[in-house]
Amino acid sequence: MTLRLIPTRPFADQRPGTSGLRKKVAIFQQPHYLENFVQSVFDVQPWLAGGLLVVGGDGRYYNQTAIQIILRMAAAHGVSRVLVGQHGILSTPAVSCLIRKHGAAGGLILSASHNPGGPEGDFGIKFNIDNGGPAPEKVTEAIYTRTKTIDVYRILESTEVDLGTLGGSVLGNMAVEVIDPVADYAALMGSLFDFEAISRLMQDGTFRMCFDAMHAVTGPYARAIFEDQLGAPAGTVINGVPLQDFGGGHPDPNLAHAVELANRMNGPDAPHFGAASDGDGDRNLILGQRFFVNPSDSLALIAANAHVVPGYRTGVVGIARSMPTSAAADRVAAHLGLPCYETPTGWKFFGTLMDAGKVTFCGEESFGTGSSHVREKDGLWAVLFWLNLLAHHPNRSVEEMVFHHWRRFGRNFHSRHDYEGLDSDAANVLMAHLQGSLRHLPGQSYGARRIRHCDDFSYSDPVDGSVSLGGGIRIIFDDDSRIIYRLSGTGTEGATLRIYLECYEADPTRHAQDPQQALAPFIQIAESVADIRARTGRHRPDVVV
Ligand code: G16
Repeated sequence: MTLRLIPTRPFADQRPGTSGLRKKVAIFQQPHYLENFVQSVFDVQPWLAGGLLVVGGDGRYYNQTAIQIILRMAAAHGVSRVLVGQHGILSTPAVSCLIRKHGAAGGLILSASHNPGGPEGDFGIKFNIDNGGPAPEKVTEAIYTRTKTIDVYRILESTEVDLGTLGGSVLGNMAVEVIDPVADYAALMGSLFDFEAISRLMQDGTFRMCFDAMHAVTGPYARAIFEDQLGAPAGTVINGVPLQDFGGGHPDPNLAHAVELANRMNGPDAPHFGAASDGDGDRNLILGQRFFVNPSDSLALIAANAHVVPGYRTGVVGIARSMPTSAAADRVAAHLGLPCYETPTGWKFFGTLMDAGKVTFCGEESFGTGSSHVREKDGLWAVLFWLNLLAHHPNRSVEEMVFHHWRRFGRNFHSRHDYEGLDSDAANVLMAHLQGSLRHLPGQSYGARRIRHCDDFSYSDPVDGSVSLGGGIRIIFDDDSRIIYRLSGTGTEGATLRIYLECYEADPTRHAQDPQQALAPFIQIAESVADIRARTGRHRPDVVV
């Protein structure tokens, strides 16, 4: 096997976004494109040489090709051992679990998360550091800086590694171990949740659940845990075989894309509990019969009821949420006497807080919930948490649990309106216009509502002092209602404008309102402050969550 030094030239577009580098497959297929990025990772993380690396992805098109390239580059950089999931499959939380359990120096995850896959779809790569979490901004920026000057990469010339067969082999001087993608992760889940109580619930003959794996990575995990271990009937997991193009679907677990699940949960004979996860298994959707659980409420409810779950009976130290996530969790934290942190969008901002022992639960409005058991959000963990709560309250439906929570804490109505595929220049001008308005908006009134404060969210990490700017334009009203504007950092086509809306209602007689109705005045204000129609030509959002 020969070590090759391949001359290359920089690509200008390799700055990681909210979560790694995401592009169309065709862009990743350009000669040297993936190699340049991977070489840049090795250049800024020299301690990977001699260490253990975890590699896997969500099974999308180009996953296995990319893994073969990464294995040969890892061998060329002196990595001593690689753990790779069988058939190249590893969910994002499973990678985090493996890095932590086996003391790896880092991991490379091949995924574009909830974005569609297939030859015409998206691909992505993300580097996780030795705490198991996504690389923080200072690392992703260093990688990006390196991509701008790269002129050579190192790769071993060799035959392909057999990713289909469990067991060890050798590539140059590097040991490669093809592992069961599920085993370590399932063992971790078993250590956190009351599997006996959940098994009883699953097998009591009345409770029915449906989990939609959306032909993405969680299929094998969900079958092993829900059906094989917990005894749910076969067929509980639907769309459970990972496919390169996710069966032509869009593996984003929300009501717009998890259509088969949504239809079942709205049907006459709906299961009691419905859930879904995304491309790489870190997002979650939680549904009751004809009932949607807002991710911000899910975080709050999980935190408020943690004492009934074995892994969290004691030792809950704090909560963190991303800035656009509703303040429902803040109310729970205040009630429990726990600190609550507000971070920029991106799971990478929770890592330092968890490492420092400041938070146990973290969550984001973008269907991400998790805890310090790993350093990624974790779709199946959230589903198991809900199952544990349902097992503890066997006579309460999902809907009753949420209404019960609102009666205790009040309801933070929350919604996100997305304008997708906007012209990037137009979107940037809109954001610049909002920036320019920050000074005059405070003190202005819209009907009975007065703006108290406006800013572009900035964050100073309380652990390492790193500063992150440009987190989104916030308009905050006298009663703490909020409108937030930001551009997505995960899309691959044009720009996506996200508008987040939130208001609080203490009165239980008003908790059943449709969020779009409760938020209607703010929807109007958001349109008029940003002049969305005139600036984008759009009359309504493409997605309302
Ligand atoms: C990623 C990040 C999340 C973030 C979400 C949305 O999720 O990991 O932290 O909330 O994107 O980001 P944006 O609003 O910038 O599109 P995932 O599941 O896509 O990795």
